[in-house]
Amino acid sequence: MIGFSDETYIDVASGHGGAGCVSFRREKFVPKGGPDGGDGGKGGDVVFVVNPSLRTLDYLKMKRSFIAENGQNGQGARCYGRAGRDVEIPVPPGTVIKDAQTGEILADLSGLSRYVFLKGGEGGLGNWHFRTATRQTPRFAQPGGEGVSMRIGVELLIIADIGFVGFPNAGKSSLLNMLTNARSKVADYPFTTKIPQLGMMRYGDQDLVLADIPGIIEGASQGLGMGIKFLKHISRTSGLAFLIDLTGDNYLDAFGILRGELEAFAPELLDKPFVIIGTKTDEPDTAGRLANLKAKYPDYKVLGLSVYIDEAVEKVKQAFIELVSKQPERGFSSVMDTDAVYSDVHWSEES
Ligand SMILES: Nc1nc2c(ncn2[C@@H]2O[C@H](COP(=O)(O)OP(=O)(O)OP(=O)(O)O)[C@@H](O)[C@H]2O)c(=O)[nH]1
Ligand SMILES: [Mg+2]
Repeated sequence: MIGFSDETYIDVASGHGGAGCVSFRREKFVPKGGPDGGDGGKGGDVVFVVNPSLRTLDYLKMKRSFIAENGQNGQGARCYGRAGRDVEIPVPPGTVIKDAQTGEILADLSGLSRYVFLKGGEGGLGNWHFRTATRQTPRFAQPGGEGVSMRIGVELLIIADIGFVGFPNAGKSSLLNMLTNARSKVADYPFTTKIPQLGMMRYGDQDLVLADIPGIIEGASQGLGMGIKFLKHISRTSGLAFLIDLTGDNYLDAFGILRGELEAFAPELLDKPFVIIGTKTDEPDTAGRLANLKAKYPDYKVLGLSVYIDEAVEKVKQAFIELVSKQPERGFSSVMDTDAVYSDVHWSEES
């Protein structure tokens, strides 16, 4: 199984500034030369560089620590110390930097190509700066500013437009495969999907990234089944699709249960626009059940779907486009964005 690394810790440090120099000019026949200590160089910064061709945080896991160079000390004859080199940390798009202890988000690199996370210390001033009319021999200079070192969490959130939520076996992966170029494993037993799958849906000139995540059961928030940690992969989607198997006994309770589990993970998930999709409408007795589901939720959009019926699939596509357009601040992902995100992910369950 190909694992995926989407969370890791690294140690980062910006460089200390170099100290200013204490020095006096020494020339033949000049008994008392004036101060000429140069300034220290600035310490290197810690810089995140977003690289769209990266797929994982594996490189960070391997390297672990990223330390910028210290600035060099100033020297006599007013020579500046060389600035310390920055350390650059290459990360995939969608990376978020967190406080390792509290989990607080320190920086979100979405939409950025370069981000200076920690500044290096300033170089200290040489004694040359401190000469005055009354103090002609300053025997001191400024020390360099301290760099900062810390341990941070780095997390890769895949930004999908629509997230699929449903009990195991509801037909999530089947729908993903039908709408996108993804080949998510489909089988008639629960928990077929063990890691999130993404696919890109093209609709006219629009591209949507769809996320299929493992099935959620009642109590998943307490760790039952596959748990709910995968919900973070849909935490930034524009909308959600709740897939409900109309052949299942609990089809009328499913929506409420799923919402409860989402709420336990992050109540904001309930604010997302959503559509309810009753699946497997090609199976017997599902027409009446779909009607019951619609009757239970008259205020929500409830669609019937069989992945074998083109018209139903088309309706679902349109519903997804509608969901995304309800979130104008995100809007449609540009082709470049989705290409980057998509090419970033080739998680697969295949061994
Ligand atoms: N008759 C019928 N069967 C379907 C339909 N969609 C999916 N199925 C079947 O339902 C079973 C489960 O489908 P999946 O797509 O694997 O379901 P899932 O929600 O991804 O399941 P997990 O990954 O286990 O959470 C498979 O046997 C599919 O062939 C449909 O529209 N009609
Ligand atoms: Mg699946």
